[in-house]
Amino acid sequence: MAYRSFREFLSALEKEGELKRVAIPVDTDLLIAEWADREMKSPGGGKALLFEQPIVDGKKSEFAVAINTMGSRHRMALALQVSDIGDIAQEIQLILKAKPPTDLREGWSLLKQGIHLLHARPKQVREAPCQEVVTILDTGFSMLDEKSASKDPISSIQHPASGSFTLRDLPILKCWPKDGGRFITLASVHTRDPETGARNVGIYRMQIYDERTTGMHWQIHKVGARHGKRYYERGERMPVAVTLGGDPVYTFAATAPLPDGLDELLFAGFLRKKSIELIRCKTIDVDVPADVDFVLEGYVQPGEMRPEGPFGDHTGFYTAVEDYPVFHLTAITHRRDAAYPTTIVGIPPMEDYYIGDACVRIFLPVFKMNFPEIVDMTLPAEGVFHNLVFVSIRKQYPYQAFKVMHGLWGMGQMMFSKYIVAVDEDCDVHNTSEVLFRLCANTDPARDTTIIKNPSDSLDHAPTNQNVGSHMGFDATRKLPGENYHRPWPELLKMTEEAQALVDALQAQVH
Ligand SMILES: Cc1cc2nc3c(=O)[nH]c(=O)nc-3n(C[C@H](O)[C@H](O)[C@H](O)COP(=O)(O)O)c2cc1C
Ligand SMILES: [Mn+2]
Repeated sequence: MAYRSFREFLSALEKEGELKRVAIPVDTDLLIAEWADREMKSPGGGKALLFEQPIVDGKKSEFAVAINTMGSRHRMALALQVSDIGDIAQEIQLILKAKPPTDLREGWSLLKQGIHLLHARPKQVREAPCQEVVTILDTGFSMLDEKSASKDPISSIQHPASGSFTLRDLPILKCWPKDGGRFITLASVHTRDPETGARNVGIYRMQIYDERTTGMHWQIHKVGARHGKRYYERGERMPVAVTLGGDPVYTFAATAPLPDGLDELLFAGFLRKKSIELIRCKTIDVDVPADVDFVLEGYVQPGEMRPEGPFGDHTGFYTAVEDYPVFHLTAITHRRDAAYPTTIVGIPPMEDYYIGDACVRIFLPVFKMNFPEIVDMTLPAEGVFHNLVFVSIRKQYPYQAFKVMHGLWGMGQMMFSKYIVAVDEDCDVHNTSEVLFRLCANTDPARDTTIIKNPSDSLDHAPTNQNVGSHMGFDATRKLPGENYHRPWPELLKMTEEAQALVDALQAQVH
């Protein structure tokens, strides 16, 4: 059964001994972040934390703060309601195998059809828990005269009555000392392509500028930014809905690097095995899942940019101030029993590692479909997603490791991978020390590396220029004839199974 609310998920975590309640008041200014950082860095990712009395500007917030709810393999599996993430990968593999696709594009569309067949299509409802409490701050995007609105956007906004519910009433964290302010970090941002109407949901952070204005940090390569560009070209205001909470599968789907055009809510419906109920927002023409905890309704005005940051980022460094679009709030709606979900990012390992790890495991069948030689793949925590990929392959012909690297560099957000290390199938990519052993032992740097040019992650501070850079591939597989190695490749040490079994038996007598 899919979770009917974020609270239900928190209860499930508690029942499993995976949630710690913090009943004492804790300040949202750095202190919740410091507490959560210690938890995330404890063995296996620690526990989820529910701060029941978050303090904002000296006052107790009406809403509890939930953090680190997906920050372990076990909690990630609980969030997606499977005993193991591998179960989902297997299901995807079955869909793909029903009629083997001939290429990647066909593979995705097959996956889409498969999801449709599983009745995952969202459906519309008229009443929703997420609208139990409604605060309208603006008469509404849809009621504005578009032409005059784009000429003079600000004056068309009506100011809310003083004392009404705003962003100030949410327990939004300041995460790191030199952050430019408070940031919403687990915001699912819902947008539409104005040309095709296709929906997209992505997690993009939002810096709080004032009680009704925030930054909108969709980076240049993300689908939200592409939708934005379409609206700017048309000179139209862009309706944007931001949701927090609900079934955790929504948040997970919003982080997943799905190809542009694959609807995150359809994918979420597939994951939870139940279609999602959608409700139309009160002031904008956007649908959101009915059971989320908070909905921030608003718009982005074409061309309006504002300095965003600094922010203590998932790279482990502060990202510098840069201009980003601005989100204007037109309404906030919420559940009565709402809790505020958040996370912090920083020096790894953090909660987001487990989210990314689940993505890689779920989509491994898609990678394998495109590259049948891939056996396993992982993005180690130290590489904060884009910096490091370990991939094991069943090598059959010379330079196959390089073919796989180039393929990965051409696949969606894998384009950002700064270092790719390819190893043989008998190397466990989840054991970093084993991969490093192979890397050091099996490579002649001049022969076994390649350096290419590709787009870089916007947050990577190392490249000379932002968004572009060089990436490096290491072929740490054993060399085949034709790979410019002219001696017999040596044999890796391995004990006989017989001796192993005998020593197992002997040791059992001693212990
Ligand atoms: C905790 C967290 C915070 C994130 N913050 C941002 C962000 O501020 N900007 C951004 O472009 N991507 C951010 N991401 C990554 C995107 O959510 C991710 O790339 C997603 O696949 C984008 O979806 P899209 O392809 O539909 O744009 C964040 C991911 C996580 C897990
Ligand atoms: Mn997307």
